[in-house]
Amino acid sequence: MSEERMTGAAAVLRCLELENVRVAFGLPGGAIMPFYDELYKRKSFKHILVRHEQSAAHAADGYARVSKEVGVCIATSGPGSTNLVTGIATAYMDSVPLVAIVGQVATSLVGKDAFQETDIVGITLPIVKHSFKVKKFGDIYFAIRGAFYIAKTGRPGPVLVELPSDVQRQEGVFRGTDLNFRGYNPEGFWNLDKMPEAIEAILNCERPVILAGGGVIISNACTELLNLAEKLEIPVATTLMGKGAFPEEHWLSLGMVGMHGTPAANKALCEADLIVAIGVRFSDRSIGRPDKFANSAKVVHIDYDPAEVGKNVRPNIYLVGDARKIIKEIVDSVGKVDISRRREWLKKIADWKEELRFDLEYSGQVRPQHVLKAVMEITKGEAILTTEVGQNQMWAALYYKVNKPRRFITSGGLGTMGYGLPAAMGACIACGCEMPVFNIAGDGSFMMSVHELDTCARYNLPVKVLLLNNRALGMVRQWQELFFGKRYSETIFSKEPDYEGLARSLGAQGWTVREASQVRGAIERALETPGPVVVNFLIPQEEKVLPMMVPGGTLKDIITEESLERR
Ligand SMILES: Cc1ncc(C[n+]2csc(CCOP(=O)(O)OP(=O)(O)O)c2C)c(N)n1
Repeated sequence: MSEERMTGAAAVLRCLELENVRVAFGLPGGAIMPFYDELYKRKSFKHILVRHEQSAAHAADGYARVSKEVGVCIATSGPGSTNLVTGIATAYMDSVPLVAIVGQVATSLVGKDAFQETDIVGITLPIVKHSFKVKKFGDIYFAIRGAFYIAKTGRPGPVLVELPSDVQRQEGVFRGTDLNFRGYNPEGFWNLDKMPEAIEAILNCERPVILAGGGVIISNACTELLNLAEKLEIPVATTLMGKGAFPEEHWLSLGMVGMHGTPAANKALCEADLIVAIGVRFSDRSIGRPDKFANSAKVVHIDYDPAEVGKNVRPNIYLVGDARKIIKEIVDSVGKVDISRRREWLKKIADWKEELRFDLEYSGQVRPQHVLKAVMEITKGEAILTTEVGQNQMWAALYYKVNKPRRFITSGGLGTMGYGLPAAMGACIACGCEMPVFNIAGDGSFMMSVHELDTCARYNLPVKVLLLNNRALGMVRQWQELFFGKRYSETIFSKEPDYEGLARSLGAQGWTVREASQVRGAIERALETPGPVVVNFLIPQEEKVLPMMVPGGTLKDIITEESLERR
């Protein structure tokens, strides 16, 4: 590498160029101005100027999830950096590779409560994979390139780099250094000792289920998973984060497991004698009470991160390492399998799959199912969906079948309202706007990031917001209806915005749909309309997401439409 003299800001950009960063999302301020000034001159990558730093983090996260690249967000010190916190936590919970570059007050002012000084490294410590405090020019290469290296290797996650303003101005000679992190092992902590037992368990069971999580997508193990399921005819359930890891229109797919899982997925997990859990962390929303989970089954847990083994569920057998290689090894090791004694199990599963019927006519009032069904029919699955959080997210997860990885983008672990619209911007850029990108939204969540419609308009990002508008914080309202004696404490909006006017004022188009018969036409029109669009679907306020696991219960404690009618 030729040795060149330059400022710290130029050195940061040089590192980003070496990382082939194509796009970053951010919003400048005092402590990051030298960096932005240098960006003005070098134009190292496309910069998307957002309306709020939280959106910068979510957009970078959405970009990373779709593109498999590291997402980059940039903010100034103080409030700029604290505005990133929710986005960083969201990425951390869902293992998304993200680099957050934030300004800091000059090194001489640190600790003096200087204007816009905040200890962002301290604030984010529990929600980052790693962080770097740059103190001098000579730290820059190691910090920036190290941040990318750590964010994308091993179990991915967010990394924060703090850049004091004086270091951005300091001059020095740009030099590469060794990226050697003592104690960091990107190769993983492999442990395949129990492989023979795992294979024996898989061959000798009668009622197997695979539970696939986000780890399968992160490890690019979807083809191997399909091979395993097909070779041994094992049905596959996914977690919310695992949606897309296995084609949901495949005859062996059970759909999503958990609090709002499909009857087939939840019943299969309850009655299985073997659960092969791959890249899952057994979250409470997925499995209910861990002590009552899979009491009749042997659990084989395959995960990259040894810290996940036994964290929530103690497996009978575990394999630690990259899911892709481990699944491939299993597939290669098993010969021809006699699955005749599983016929009954597969028949039972086919019957359970019939329980979630989804063949509504397009008539009457708009229901969420109409909207998701129409998106499936119109796009034939060739679309990316982002979701907000609440009922909208669960309706999308239940009714929209995802056949390919990285096409269903949702905040699974943190459950962040306001995530979906900025994530959709990132998704749009990641796919070069070549695929339709829909944000399935609730009105509460939408209003948390609505300002980003303006960003979509400025950069001509054709995000289509499908607003399932129930004039309420629907999911919380649903809990109040079912478990809090219908006391609707602070969940119903007494007045709502004029969504069409709001969309127009932010440079988008918008229209309202009341009748199911108009749903398909409205979505087709949205796709034909250039730029961002908001389709405001007025759905009944009392519409619930069912089935639903009783909070604090098990996968057997399920509320259904029928059980509610019997109440
Ligand atoms: C930032 C944030 N605040 C609060 C919550 C708690 N919460 C979960 S779902 C929900 C209601 C969401 O309402 P809306 O976006 O309208 O979606 P709906 O459930 O009606 O589809 C709330 C408040 C959250 N998940 N995230």
